Amino acid sequence: MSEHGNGNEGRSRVTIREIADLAGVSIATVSRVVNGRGDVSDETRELVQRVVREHGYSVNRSARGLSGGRTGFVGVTIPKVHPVYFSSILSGAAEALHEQDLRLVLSPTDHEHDLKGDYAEWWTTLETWRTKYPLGYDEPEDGTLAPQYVIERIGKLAGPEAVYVAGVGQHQMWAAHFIDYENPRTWLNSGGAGTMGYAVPAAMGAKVGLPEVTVWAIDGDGCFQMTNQELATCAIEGIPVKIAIINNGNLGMVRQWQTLFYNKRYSNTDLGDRKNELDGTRIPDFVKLADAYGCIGLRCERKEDVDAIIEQAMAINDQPVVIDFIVHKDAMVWPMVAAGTSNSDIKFARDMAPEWETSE
Ligand SMILES: Cc1ncc(C[n+]2csc(CCOP(=O)(O)OP(=O)(O)O)c2C)c(N)n1
Ligand SMILES: [Mg+2]
Repeated sequence: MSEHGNGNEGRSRVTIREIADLAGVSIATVSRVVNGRGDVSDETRELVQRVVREHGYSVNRSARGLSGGRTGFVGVTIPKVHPVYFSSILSGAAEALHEQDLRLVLSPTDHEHDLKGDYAEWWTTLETWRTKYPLGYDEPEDGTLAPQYVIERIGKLAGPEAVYVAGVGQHQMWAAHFIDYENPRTWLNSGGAGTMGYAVPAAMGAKVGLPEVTVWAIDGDGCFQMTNQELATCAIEGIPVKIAIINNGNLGMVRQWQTLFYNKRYSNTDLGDRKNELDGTRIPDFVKLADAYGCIGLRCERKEDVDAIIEQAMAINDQPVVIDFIVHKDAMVWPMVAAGTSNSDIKFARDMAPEWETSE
């Protein structure tokens, strides 16, 4: 730490890296603590907070200007960080300062000056890729339902004000791709943590937190079977979530890998939850299951019925609804990156790699 002759005299200029070094933790941990996040042990939190308290943040010139020299106002020196993290670090810092009865003042011009890059060229590159490799999917040739279509229609009919939740697998990727999110905190999923079973309880939490908002869980037929017992809680406690099961009859994400990389040697990925050609059984039958749990159970198998059934579900606001969408069993998620390969080996369809050369 050093004293600076830039108007900050008398105060130490501490960056997040220095706080991290002093506390012997990573920058990410410091940012977690100042963000007030829960995933830090009490011991670490106290340690980081003590270092922050002891060393303080520096007064930055413009901030001091803005504060008009009033005491109790401090500026924050934050190293160049990606803009995505900036606001959360800032709000965390404000919170930490507030605890010490200090106020945060930041000059927006400093912020812009420091962090705004010239991305014009990068955007041109992105636009070229977007035009050349647009998001899309093929309609199944056998006339069965495209899972992407179902998800796209839910997104269109429920709109950007709804909250969407997903499980883990192909349906999760399609929900990320084919719903046009416009608002923050409207897309809940377990990301790379890959928590099958996440959708039902997460949707319940969202609905309890935002009772006026429509909450759709886009779930897989595999994932749904991990936590569907919570339908009982939904029915008993009156939590009217809407659950779209994207029923491809299998653990689709795993099956996709078995198709592409294991010569179609399907192992332990078939589920019996679609109509068995021999005896007509569905194990389980999700419509009956929903009914047994005191929820409304619906089924949709044809493209022409998709909108009507989504609207039917949208009109029911006093009971949980489960829709069993029977979709093509072999639809694949594209683009994808195979295990052990680099991101630049991405494929946008089977054996189809993008051309990376830029057209000069
Ligand atoms: C608890 C758990 N077990 C296993 C996995 C590995 N896994 C990732 S996706 C997936 C298949 C999910 O199947 P389904 O819910 O039907 O979704 P689909 O891919 O068919 O859309 C599995 C087994 C996981 N992520 N979590
Ligand atoms: Mg599935």
